[in-house]
Amino acid sequence: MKSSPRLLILSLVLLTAVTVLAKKRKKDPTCDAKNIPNTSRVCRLNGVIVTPSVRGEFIKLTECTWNCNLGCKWVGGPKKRTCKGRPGEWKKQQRSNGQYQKSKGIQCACRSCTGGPGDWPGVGASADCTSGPPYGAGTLCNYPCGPGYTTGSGNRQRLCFNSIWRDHVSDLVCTDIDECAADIDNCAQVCTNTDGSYTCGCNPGYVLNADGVSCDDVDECAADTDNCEQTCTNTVGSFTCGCNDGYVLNADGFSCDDVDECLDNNGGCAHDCDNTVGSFTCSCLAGFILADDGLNCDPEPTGEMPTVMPTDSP
Ligand SMILES: [Ca+2]
Ligand SMILES: [Ca+2]
Ligand SMILES: [Ca+2]
Repeated sequence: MKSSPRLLILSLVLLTAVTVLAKKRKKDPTCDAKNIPNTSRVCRLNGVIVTPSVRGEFIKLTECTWNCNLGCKWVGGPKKRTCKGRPGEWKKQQRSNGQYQKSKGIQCACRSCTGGPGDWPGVGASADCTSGPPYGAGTLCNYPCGPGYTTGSGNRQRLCFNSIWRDHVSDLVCTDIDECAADIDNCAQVCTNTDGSYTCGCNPGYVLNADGVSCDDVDECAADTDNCEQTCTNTVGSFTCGCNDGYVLNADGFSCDDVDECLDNNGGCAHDCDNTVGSFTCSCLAGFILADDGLNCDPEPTGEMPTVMPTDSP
């Protein structure tokens, strides 16, 4: 009769264990953490965000919301559930009519993109992607702001969303580069900054060449855009005016005045000097005639025949 005490002891141990487990369950009812693929989860208890216990459980009345991961599409199932309190059991989302929604949980579609993200108009190809190729759902590819701009903040991206590339722009700030101030322009003379680029120009007296950057001198004389009264000489970047003989350039640099040659040494005339516009003439007193040089005066001939000098004859 030794088996009866053993059975009694075994029964007592089992009863104690069941009681302890039952008390524990009643004291600390939990739900499993319910990890659903391709989702993220936020759980709150009485409004405070909570995480699963070290045993991977939530306590009763914890309310969780599941969302599909970036790039995955929600295709069904409840996003929000409440821990009912029995292990492994979550109360399904209650509808407004009091009925509980029947579902296993949120379902997300996460198909990969077969092709690349493509070019962005005005910018070109993607700078880099978070992964790939191949490009899984949720892959993000970055595009810069484009030539002439720096990326201040935010993103210009394409997202692989369940096999389809979607534009994904968030608070993108592109700042114009001042190429003139940064001295990275290639203008020969004048640089003007513009939004997204810059333009070249030339100083007065030059004209921009077809290359859009270099400058050539304008020949104002040939183009007849000078305002010289008499003569014009082209110079690089400008031109100079001059005057014909007998004239002098005025202080304005353009107009010419007659030179009164008679004021300077009587114009070189032996007797009288008469100023004319652009020249002068000499004349002689009575009894004299103007010499061939136009300056000196010779006595008028007396009318006598010139003396013929005898020649030696043999
Ligand atoms: Ca610019
Ligand atoms: Ca010139
Ligand atoms: Ca004169």
